[in-house]
Amino acid sequence: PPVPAFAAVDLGASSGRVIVGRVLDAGTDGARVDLHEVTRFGNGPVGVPRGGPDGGTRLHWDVLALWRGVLDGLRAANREAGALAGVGVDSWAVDHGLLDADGALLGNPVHYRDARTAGVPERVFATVPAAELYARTGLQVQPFNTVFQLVAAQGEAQLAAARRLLLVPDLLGAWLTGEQVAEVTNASTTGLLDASTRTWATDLAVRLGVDTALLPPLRDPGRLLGHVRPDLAADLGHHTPLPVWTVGSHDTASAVVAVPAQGEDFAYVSCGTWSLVGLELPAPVLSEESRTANFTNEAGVDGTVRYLKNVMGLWVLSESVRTWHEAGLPAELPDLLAAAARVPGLTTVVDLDDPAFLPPGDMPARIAAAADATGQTPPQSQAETVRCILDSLALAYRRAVRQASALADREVRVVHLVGGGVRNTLLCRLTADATGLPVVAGPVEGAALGNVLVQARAAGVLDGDLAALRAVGARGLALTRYEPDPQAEARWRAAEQRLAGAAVALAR
Ligand code: ADP
Ligand code: LRH
Repeated sequence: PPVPAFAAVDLGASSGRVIVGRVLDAGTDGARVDLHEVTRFGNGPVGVPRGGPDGGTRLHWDVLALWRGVLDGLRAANREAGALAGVGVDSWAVDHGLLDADGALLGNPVHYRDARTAGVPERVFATVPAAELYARTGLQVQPFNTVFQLVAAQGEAQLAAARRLLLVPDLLGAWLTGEQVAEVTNASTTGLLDASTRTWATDLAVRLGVDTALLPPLRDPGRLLGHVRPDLAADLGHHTPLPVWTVGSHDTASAVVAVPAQGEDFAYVSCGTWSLVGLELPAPVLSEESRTANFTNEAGVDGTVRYLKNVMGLWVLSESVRTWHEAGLPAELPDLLAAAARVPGLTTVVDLDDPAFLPPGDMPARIAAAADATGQTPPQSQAETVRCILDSLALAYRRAVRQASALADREVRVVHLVGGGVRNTLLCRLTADATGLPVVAGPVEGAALGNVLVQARAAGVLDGDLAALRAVGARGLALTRYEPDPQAEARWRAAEQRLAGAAVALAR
């Protein structure tokens, strides 16, 4: 029989890709997944002028370019696979398209790094207190949570004309199949999903003036969404019904499925544009301590909870590289990382969770300003700047892993690092030293692997619980293990205290 092959459409904030996952030796103890990247296309914010001469600029996603990339990728994937057994779509969270009464998309989705939500969380908390919101939704406060974006858009013509909201993967799924749903893992990032019941918190929506008719019916991951419309399927070269399966459509949910862990005593760092650092839990942690630490309880596959913190991530590095390129400086990532490994570590550390690092812009200048403000010497070279970013990231991981472990009362013995950051061996090593735990690095394409595993189970090619899926996923991987240097702990503790002390001084 032919080897079942599934196409994972995985749209990250930096690039989109279509990856074919073939399930080899399915039904045996040796079942494993072979991933092959078919296409990759760039993704990122596009500034578009608004209104008159002083209308400002709004950051959007180029969703039609993504759609074209998806279709080209699926066509190539279908050719490569012989015939695909299914398609699943995941992407970054919170962002969405609005559809009019005819089901047509109203404009390009707004990018979560756009400034329109500045000050909106505070306005929302005046209507629904932050503590009440957290108790219901379990969601971290990020200015870009969908609910804040919707409140920011109140009064705008586009929202008034909108009859339906579809999160980005659901929008692409609807274009493929005609079915409009909200897949649950991504719905949990809207700020409008009840973390305990996993149903829409329509009462909260009403109090905040959000039209509940915008919210589509919810659908769990691992179900049939529908079949690709016959005209599209034919265009893709597929001439029998082609199922689209719901997966963990939040990329981080799919990445967590692919964490090659055994047992429960692991933390993960899903390390791409963002670093998502946390634990997998059976139930949400909705305590006041958890809220003030801004940990989030996002919905995972199979009813699990992704209890995690958003760390600003490799975005700060990629924006630095972009800034240097624009200034005409040589800035090739492998060269920069090699140079960063040669300069002394922990010289300067900054708090990358500062909202100053959220919008696109000159990151080296922002890092220098943050160093100055905390009484440290700003990095003097590109290599020192890169080292400062990586040290600061690893320090944030240390803090997040320890906080998560304490807040959830869960012992952690190993840190799994997945995503593009796996390729950054310096960051992997620093993470082991900073956390004082072994780091197991891989897979690079975690979200795509999790996407394929969930599709394969939905299609009946694989079976079992998350642990069983993880075992299948792990079998096909080459993982690298980094042991912590026991001598390093004192240096990381000192850096942590230095930064905490500087923060206190700054607050005064
Ligand atoms: P996303 O899914 O958010 O688009 P990825 O998981 O693809 O992000 O990770 C992208 C990041 O991975 C880049 O910003 C870069 O820092 C890192 N990366 C990619 N390739 C390499 C490489 N060869 N060496 C070091 N880091 C890399
Ligand atoms: C990572 C991610 C993250 C969200 C952010 C908007 O790609 O989905 O989990 O917080 O993008």
